[in-house]
Amino acid sequence: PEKWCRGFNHFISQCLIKDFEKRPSVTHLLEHPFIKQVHGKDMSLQKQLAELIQEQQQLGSIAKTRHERIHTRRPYHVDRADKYSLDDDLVNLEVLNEDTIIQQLQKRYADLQIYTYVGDILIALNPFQNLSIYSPQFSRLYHGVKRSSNPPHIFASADAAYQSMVTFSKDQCIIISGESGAGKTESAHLIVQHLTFLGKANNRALREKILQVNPLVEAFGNACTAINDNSSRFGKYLEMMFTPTGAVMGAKISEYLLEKSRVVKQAVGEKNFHIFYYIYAGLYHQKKLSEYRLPDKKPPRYIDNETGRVMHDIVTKDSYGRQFEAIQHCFRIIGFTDEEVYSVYRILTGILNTGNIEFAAISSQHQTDKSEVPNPEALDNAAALLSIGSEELQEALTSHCVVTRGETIIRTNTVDKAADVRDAMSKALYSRLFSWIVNRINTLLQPDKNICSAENGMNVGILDIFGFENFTRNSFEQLCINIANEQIQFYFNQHIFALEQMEYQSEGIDATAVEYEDNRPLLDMFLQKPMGLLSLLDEESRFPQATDLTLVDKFEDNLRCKYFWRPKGVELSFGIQHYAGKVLYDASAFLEKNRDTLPADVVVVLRTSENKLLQQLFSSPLTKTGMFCTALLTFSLLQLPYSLMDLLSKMVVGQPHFIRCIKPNDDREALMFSHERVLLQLRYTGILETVKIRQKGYSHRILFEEFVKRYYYLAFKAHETPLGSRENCLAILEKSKLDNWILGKTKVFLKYYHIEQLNLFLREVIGRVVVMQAYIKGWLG
Ligand code: AOV
Ligand code: MG
Repeated sequence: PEKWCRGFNHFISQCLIKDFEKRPSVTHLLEHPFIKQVHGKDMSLQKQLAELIQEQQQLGSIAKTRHERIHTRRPYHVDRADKYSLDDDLVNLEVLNEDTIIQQLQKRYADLQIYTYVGDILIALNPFQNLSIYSPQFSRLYHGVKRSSNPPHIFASADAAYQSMVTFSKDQCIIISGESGAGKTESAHLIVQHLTFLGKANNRALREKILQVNPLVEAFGNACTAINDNSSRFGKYLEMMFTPTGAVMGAKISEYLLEKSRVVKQAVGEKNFHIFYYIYAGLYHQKKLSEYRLPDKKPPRYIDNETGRVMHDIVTKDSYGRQFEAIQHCFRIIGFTDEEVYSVYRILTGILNTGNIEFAAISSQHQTDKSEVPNPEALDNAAALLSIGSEELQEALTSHCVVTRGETIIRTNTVDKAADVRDAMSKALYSRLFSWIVNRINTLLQPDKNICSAENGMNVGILDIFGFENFTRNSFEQLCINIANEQIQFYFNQHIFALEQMEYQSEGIDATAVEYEDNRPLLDMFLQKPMGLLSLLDEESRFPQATDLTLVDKFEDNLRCKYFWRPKGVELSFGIQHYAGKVLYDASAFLEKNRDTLPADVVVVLRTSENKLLQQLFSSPLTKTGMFCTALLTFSLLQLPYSLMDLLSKMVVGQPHFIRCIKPNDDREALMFSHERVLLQLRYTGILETVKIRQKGYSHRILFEEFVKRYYYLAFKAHETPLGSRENCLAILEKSKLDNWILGKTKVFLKYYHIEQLNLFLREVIGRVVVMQAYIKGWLG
């Protein structure tokens, strides 16, 4: 009945719109027998309709001006309104090679057509300028219509995921990939925007909340890098949950691998996480710095790696200050209490103060490795904000307990060691605070059980991770990031090439194989146990005497393959031939970063905090105990070989949707199309091969049973329950008048465009059935 209701509503609105198109008069619509008989004098419905009509009129004019613009700029362009443009999909290219693909993309980019399809996959070129194609009017334009009715758009891809979810009651997943700065995060925002539009619930507050999630999480998890001013420093999987009728009912985020080392140190030209600048500037402008014990002349060391620049920005521009207000707004809208937000600010400013604690060596006759804090006011400030004892903090930073043969001995820390402990504490504070915020958001946005239980709901997940990076100096973080991207590429290959070709074979279908670059050998080199790069790194981290040099030696001795090399003359360096290009890594501090130890002494002190939130952050059992469980092992992303893929395949029950972001140039310039850079990205993402397989292949393979279950309406009566047999599939396919499909041994093989055709057909038929039912029940008189 739910499906029918859905179909019914949809059908009626389509009828009304069609009717309206024929006779565009409001009174005519209000005189419609359906409106009059069913809703009588219900003014609210009439009002809604009047609004709908107004929207339609606006839409018409938008579509028209857009069409005119395209038309005048490209006189050869066919009439968009009633004809499908072959340019929109690379699959339609008659001559298929790198040159024709790139020419097509370049031509489209010059026309500000940043989106192009490859079958069901969307290519998005970063426009590096604001385009006026994301307003609610555009959301309406792309709502539930045939894909070919409009130019390619990210909303069309979001719409396809939503429609599949609603039609088949199946979870969906949108996987966005591309190198750093290619536009993944922006795309993810646009998808959330469109899905929130589609999943219109009466609950306006919930919609508002969901729209604040990305800005809030990104204030804490994004930062300015040499490549991107708003670079994601963590991986994010945002699930939007919907009721069976498609109304949005909640959201959930999972975070992976926050680059916490950024809290304490940033490369030249880079910055700390945004939130630190926002809060410092916000407090500066509100004249509240002293309340949080922060100096007003010079920003704290953690955010001042280019002396003077930050202070100048804060004093001369107020953009950070405004961002701080925006973040306060996000916290409020999502539902954080004032007390919670206050605790978060105390922890953030506590971290900034911690960074200012310095250490100096005390030399005495007996002890040369002892350190003290020469600026005790910084220590007091940090301790005050973290609500812990200042002396206890000093002790935890400058000494540590060792248990030998049942006896506890206190050892002092050298200056370097003390500074490491201080930074380890700041990193732990920040990363746990980040996880807490994410968890809290999840609690605040979980579906209301009175509306729908989580089990009955469905979701669309959006994966947006940090893109492939290649800086002048690449460290441990870049390695983690690039391995994650390697995994996404593998997942894409699996879905687009490997699984498809395996199925042709097992189903006895003769389809020409498409060659593609398989990055599995490279992933094996990273993830295999016990001889993969990550295992070797973990093993070496367990030896107290090991150094970064012994680590690189170990890599060289064991990783004998073409993807790894060691440049001559640079001891601590090693190179990897990634799918997206060669990267030279600097192994300094690899071991320390991988060990990522937080001394128990620090945890003990932090647990005594009077700040309830802080206490809570450290009350859970430590995930990293001792040295044997190292950083990489604690990240769910890399926990098990290929775990990202496992994770994805668990999340994605239905068909995944891919969006490939491409960066047209490295200068972040609008309308600049670097042939060389785009070609490189097309090559390593395998676009040419993707076009080929979408031309030749069958991207949808559906079991006979499932196919009959989904589409039996098209050939059978509503009350019939036909068997999931080959014959019944054939009957449905013949009735639907599609061509180019194939029947295998157990599955129906369909082209990407068949699905849309079948779904539209299905909606029409369901609509008809529902109206029949309505007549029978007497609703329509
Ligand atoms: P990323 O997510 O792929 O990089 P972003 O989504 O942050 O890249 O995009 C980088 C910048 O490009 C944005 O800050 C915008 O200025 C611009 N941009 C991208 N897409 C659009 C769009 N559709 N319209 C207008 N401007 C856009 V990273 O997170 O670094 O891998 O880790
Ligand atoms: Mg990003």
